[in-house]
Amino acid sequence: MAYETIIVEVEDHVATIKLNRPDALNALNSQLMRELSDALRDADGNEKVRCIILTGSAKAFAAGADIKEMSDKSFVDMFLSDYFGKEHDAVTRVRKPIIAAVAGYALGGGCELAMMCDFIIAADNAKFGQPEINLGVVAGIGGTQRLTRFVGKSKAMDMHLTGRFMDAEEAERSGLVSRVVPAKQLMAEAEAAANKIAEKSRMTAMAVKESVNRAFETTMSEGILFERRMFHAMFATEDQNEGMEAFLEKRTAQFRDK
Ligand code: CO8
Repeated sequence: MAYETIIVEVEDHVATIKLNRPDALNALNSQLMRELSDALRDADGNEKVRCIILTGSAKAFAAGADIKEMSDKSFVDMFLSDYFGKEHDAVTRVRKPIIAAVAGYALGGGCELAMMCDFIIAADNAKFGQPEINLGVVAGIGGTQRLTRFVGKSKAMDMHLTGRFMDAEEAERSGLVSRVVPAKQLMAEAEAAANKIAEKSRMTAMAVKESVNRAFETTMSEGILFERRMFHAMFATEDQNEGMEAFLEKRTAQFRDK
């Protein structure tokens, strides 16, 4: 499918989706969110793809929802269209691992989109923020919930109430991003991480994603039970057998998603 606001490339087992509205710092409009949902659904369903990278440009991952598109909408427009609701759900339903590779601005909906991915690798020029309060609105695709879980109440309140930006170093210190790398190495680092994940059993990687995400949805004891059952279930797979045999035989495992 031909997209106008994103660029999709599949190389080996990694699909890279690049947000591409350079004139608007990749602001998220309805077309981009629709195209992104489609591309993610395709990548999730593509047997060849084992990991997805979501990225933007050197200047902006995404500077938020498109203010021009939203500015003259009414409550009725937003409510009846469930603005970005379906697209939010589409991103969070992807079962394969998604890495956000963030350079430059990740603001408002851009920060929220990065947080919907499984982990964030940040360039050292990355800036995160939830500045919606400056526009007279609150975050709308998870920012108050996810940022609070990732960085704690005090910092989340600070970010949402003052609208200030957090640099990459603070984002790493706070647990929002998993690693910070020099801007020039961002894509190489994200691709190396994606290729590393692509070497694993696809089933195991998906089970890891489901299990970690349980931590945000349920109690500790229910989450641990879910994890244990998932662990037990892996013993029904050939990949468990291969992984353990390969360790004992001191060789690299050849997973076959069976
Ligand atoms: N929407 C639309 N256009 C934008 C946006 C945006 N969010 N951000 C930047 N642009 C455009 C600018 O209008 C400008 O366009 P033009 O050249 O035509 O005037 C171009 O991108 C370049 O921007 P600047 O000239 O402003 O570039 P600077 O380097 O001076 O500044 C900033 C960069 C600091 C990132 C600045 O552009 C900025 O503050 N942008 C807005 C950031 C913001 O407030 N984001 C939050 C938006 S609201 C939101 O995300 C809500 C999420 C929930 C939605 C889901 C609802 C259910």
